[in-house]
Amino acid sequence: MIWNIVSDSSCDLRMSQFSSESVRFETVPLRIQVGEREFVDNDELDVPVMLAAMAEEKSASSTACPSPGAFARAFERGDKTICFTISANLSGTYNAAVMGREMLLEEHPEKEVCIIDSKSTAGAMVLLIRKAQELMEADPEGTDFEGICAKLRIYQAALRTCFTLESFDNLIKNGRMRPLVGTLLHSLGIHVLAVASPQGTIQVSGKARGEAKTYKGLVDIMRESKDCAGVEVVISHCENQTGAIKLKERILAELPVKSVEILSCRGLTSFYAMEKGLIIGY
Ligand code: X90
Repeated sequence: MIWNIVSDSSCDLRMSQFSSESVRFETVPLRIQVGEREFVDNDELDVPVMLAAMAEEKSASSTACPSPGAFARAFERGDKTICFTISANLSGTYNAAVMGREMLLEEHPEKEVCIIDSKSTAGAMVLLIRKAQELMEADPEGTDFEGICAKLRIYQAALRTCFTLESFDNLIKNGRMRPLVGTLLHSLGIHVLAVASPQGTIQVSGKARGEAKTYKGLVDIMRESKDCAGVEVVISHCENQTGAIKLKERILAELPVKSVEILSCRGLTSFYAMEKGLIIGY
């Protein structure tokens, strides 16, 4: 019996950062088109090279979700698969995974696949992956597949995401969120704070001037959004390790969380978060 966790590459966890004796983990890459160049968001992608290409490119850049076939191939490598995707309200990835499941079951009706829309991306997906790993390792024969899927759906609904970006240009240009208006428009030193809505759309929630107030604003959003006692936090940063560490310290000082892990953004989230972006899943 092979337990299988499949995630699209927006999760920010690289395959090399996962280890388990009894559970396999695979990420299915999204693709990023920068002018004439295509970047595949796998473990080998050099994010700084991609960001440099983005900075030079004048023509429109975009991203593309994986094909159903790519998901079907990843599902085929396990007997019981749980798959996490980026919010279906932001991307066609979830639908591709659902179609991939149908393709697989036509040929392998004996296999089981559960697909969960994270209604978020990045750190929230990492937390789902880790929880799935824990539940799978405790049930090596996979006797309670349905029960584990149900627990993960409940966990998903309890997770929250907030973030701050220096630039929302790629999100807006690619139609993933509504344009910023009025006082939220570019103004030096102002950082826009945003959250994932329960439906998995992007919602602007406020603004802050300067670094310290930005971290305070994010901590305030966290405190007000749920009881943070004992929760695990994952910060993903786009080329902003220093900011991620400062934010981590602030979170640890002010909230009763259990842990804060820092990851660097992979390709997809780097494309949208752009340099200095910070995304917090908790
Ligand atoms: O091409 C595609 O299908 C992928 C489209 C992805 C679009 C948005 C990715 C945003 C990642 C900002 C963090 C947002 C967290 C909130 C989620 C609801 C970077």
